[in-house]
Amino acid sequence: MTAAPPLTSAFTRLDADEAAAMIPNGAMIGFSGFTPAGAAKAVPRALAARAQQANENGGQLKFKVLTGASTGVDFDETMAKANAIAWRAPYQSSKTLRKRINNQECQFLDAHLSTVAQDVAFGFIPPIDFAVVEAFDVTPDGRVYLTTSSGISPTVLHHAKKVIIEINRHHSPRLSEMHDVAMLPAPPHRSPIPIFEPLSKMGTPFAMVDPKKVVGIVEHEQPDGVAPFSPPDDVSEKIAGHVVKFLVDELRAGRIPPQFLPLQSGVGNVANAVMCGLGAADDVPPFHMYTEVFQDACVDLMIKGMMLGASTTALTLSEPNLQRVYADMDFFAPRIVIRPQELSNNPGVVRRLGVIAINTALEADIYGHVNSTHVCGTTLMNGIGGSGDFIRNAYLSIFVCPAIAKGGAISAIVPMATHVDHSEHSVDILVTDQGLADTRGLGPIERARVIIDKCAHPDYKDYLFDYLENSPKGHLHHDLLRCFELHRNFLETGKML
Ligand code: 0RQ
Repeated sequence: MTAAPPLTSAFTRLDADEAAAMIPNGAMIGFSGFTPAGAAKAVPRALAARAQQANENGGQLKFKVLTGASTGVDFDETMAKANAIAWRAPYQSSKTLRKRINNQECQFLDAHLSTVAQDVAFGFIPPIDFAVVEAFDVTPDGRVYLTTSSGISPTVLHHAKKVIIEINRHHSPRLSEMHDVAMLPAPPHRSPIPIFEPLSKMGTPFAMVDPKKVVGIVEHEQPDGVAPFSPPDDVSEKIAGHVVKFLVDELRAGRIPPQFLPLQSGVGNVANAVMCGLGAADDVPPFHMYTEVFQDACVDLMIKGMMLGASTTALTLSEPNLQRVYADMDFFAPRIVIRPQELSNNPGVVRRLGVIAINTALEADIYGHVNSTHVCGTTLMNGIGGSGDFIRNAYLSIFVCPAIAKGGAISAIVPMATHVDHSEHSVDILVTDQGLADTRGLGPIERARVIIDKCAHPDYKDYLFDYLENSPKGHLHHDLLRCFELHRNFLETGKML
């Protein structure tokens, strides 16, 4: 714990219930939070309690909810249990909310994270009535010192009609040394973004709010509650092993320059395993990240000197790792830049820096189209998150997933993806625990052969090769009567084969 910053008394202090009571039924609320990092905590919980009470009294209280990405259990899960969310964007990972979305009790906008700021500015999504943003301080002239994420906070502070600040004293005031807040002007007035290497800074260490809009502050001391990093399982380790070997081979072949290229990696255990694997590989030089989440594995890599620096929009760290960072800010502060997601995920910067992007698929088809979001084309899992921002513009675009799911009842490699988030044109490398398919430079039939051969589980290879060789032939081979046979089998019998 760090000493509490001297908090201005310029704003009205509220408790969470008083703050929540100010927000009317149906309001559009822009919350801070990108993953659990920096998410508003007290007000969403109080809103959920209000909604729960309304439900019990036969009424209904629902809100439209915008955040940077997913949030913590205390937020989406609690609000969804109280059925308090009528509309949600741009990403979520809550079990209960997922159910409500799939039951059409909540409308969900699954959007590229880099474009949310522009969508708000131009009114593509409903105007923001309230912003609820976590900070460690706010000054009378409206400087808002954000905590562990930047995400969409600068944007919602700017556009909301009214603002509530959650002052969270759990965090180090030295986080301001990491933040680099800038908002892009509207087109056609955009100049080149001056980020020429991952740690370039272009903005201010704080976000701004018009102090007249701040209706109150709510003080607390609650940690982000990021789940601790579990050691990689066997499947994740195999996937990571293939990725690391591939990157080392690319380096040796001169297709990755000697100083390496900045990495982006999605959230979760496979991503953590890849980072650990890279850290353990002798042949990989110290590298940078240009990514959206800085997660547990990155802390050790930085301490060991394997990771030189990271640009991110969120410090998604479990409490022990966050405290390691806070305990040595002299070391970490110059090595980490926290940017708004419009910049951390900016497609132009990703292309300029030559980012190597690693994201996760639910399924991929034999030609390389990737479905990251919808089971059997209908049931939402989480959303695309930042994957599209990075992979379409990456120097190397890598998708990873286990070859089978649900104990083998499902093959991740299928004849035709039931929903396409990322097309074959944007996917270079596909990796499962079975192997790695490098599809660069290959036409569709060659791609299909290498994907089946390297990535499919042995139980599904014969079926997939048979489909490829015996389907009607054009530039691609497809049998429209058969292309979803595996999915139909699964829906009818619980097993694809
Ligand atoms: O089911 O939860 O019942 O066990 O999907 O799968 O293998 O545990 O992997 O937790 O990393 O999730 C793509 C959803 C993977 C996630 C996805 C079932 C499987 C399991 C979870 P259970 P795993 P993960 C970062 C950037 C978005 C894209 C991205 C995700 C559950 O990584 O949302 O990378 N990615 N964005 O059994 C039916 C299949 C299945 C399947 C797996 N083919 N059909 N179910 N499962 N494959 C995000 C941000 O931007 C913040």
